[in-house]
This record gives sequence, structure tokens and C-alpha cells, in this order.
Amino acid sequence: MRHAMPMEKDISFVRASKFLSLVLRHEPQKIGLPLDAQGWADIDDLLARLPAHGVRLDREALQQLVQDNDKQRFAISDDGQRIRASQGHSIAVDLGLTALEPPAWLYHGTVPRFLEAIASEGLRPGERQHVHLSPDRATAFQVGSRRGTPVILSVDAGRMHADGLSFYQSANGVWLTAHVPPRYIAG
Ligand code: HQG
Repeated sequence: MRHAMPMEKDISFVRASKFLSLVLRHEPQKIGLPLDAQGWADIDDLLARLPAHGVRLDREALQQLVQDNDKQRFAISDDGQRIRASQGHSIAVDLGLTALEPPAWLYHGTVPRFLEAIASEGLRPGERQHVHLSPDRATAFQVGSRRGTPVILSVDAGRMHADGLSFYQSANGVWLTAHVPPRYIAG
């Protein structure tokens, strides 16, 4: 008798989560999935399209994946019919977030090779819709570590807000802003 190892499940969940990030944030057209203006996709439609791309999930497994996701990357609508990514989109979606007063300081994890450009032009969203900022240094450290030896920049969010620049917080706690000019960045 063969028992499924928990690890196997974890690995297939990570793979499914990466694929969902790809289609819900960047390339829904890859699987022909319609997203509405707020970034929502119909769950039944999504599930029907996944097997052709090697991802096997039923409704229950999808719900589990959303619940257990380490960074709470996805949200299911209140009626349970739709799913979207909570942040990180490169396609234009209106997440309907309300501008909020940020904490006095937020943090951004990056790597040394970007520091010169950041010092001259500030933090830019790059491919994404927003610059992503972390509420604490530990999270910023993890974000930076994805690309190399991390460097943590402190962002004077309190002063940006006082100067009229807008901040939003995604459903999973990431702080978002359009651009951080260099004068608000400390080492
Ligand atoms: C850098 C992951 C040159 C910036 C993470 C970063 C996060 C500049 C890279 C989320 C620059 C963009 C977002 C400038 C910024 N010149 N480089 N002017 N301004 N950069 O991935 O913040 O797992 O788009 O420092 O954990 O790294 O996907 O942004 O290194 O929460 O859910 O350009 O993505 O979450 O990279 O990460 P990214 P990020 P998920």
C-alpha cells in the first residue's frame, strides 16, 4: 500500500500556487481565462482550464491552497464563486483598495545591484502596478533574499503621507504605493 507523503502534497501545492500567481497576476491569456476589471476569475472556469496545463485541483483543494498559502496571495469572493490575486499584478486591475494612513516607517528589501538606480530615481514598481513595502524588517529581508544578499531600505512613509502621497494595503498586508522618491529613502 502506498501512502501519499505530506511533502508530495506540499510540492504540488507550491507548484499550483505559482501557476495561479502567473495566471491571476500576469498572464490569464495563457489559459484563456477571463478576469474582470477587479481581477476576479470564475472558479469553475479556472478549475476547468487547469488540467490542460498539468495542474490538478478540485474546489476543495483550491480552497485549502488559498487558506494555507504562506503569504495569503489569493482571495475568494464572499459568495465563493470567484478568486483573485490579492496583489502583485502586472496586468491593469482595480483592486478597489482605499487609501490608508501607513505606519511611520515601512521597509523594502532589495539587493546591492539596484542601489545606484534606486538612489537616483527612487523605488519604481517595475513590471508591477505598485512598489511593494513591508511592515517589518524581517519580511523585507525575505523579499530581498529572493534575489541575493538582501539590503533593507527604510521608507519614511509618515512623511510621504504627510506630503500627500497615497498608500494602500493589500488583503494580505503588503503596503503599496505608486513610487517612492529618493528623498524618503534611508539606508
Ligand atoms: C527593484 C513577492 C532598479 C526592487 C515578494 C526589486 C514581494 C529597482 C525589483 C513582492 C528600482 C522589483 C514584490 C529602481 C525598485 N531601479 N531596481 N529604480 N526600484 N527596484 O519582484 O518588491 O511571492 O517586482 O528593489 O515577496 O522584490 O510574488 O518587487 O528588487 O512581496 O507573492 O526592482 O513579490 O511576493 O522586483 O517583490 P519585484 P519586490 P510574491
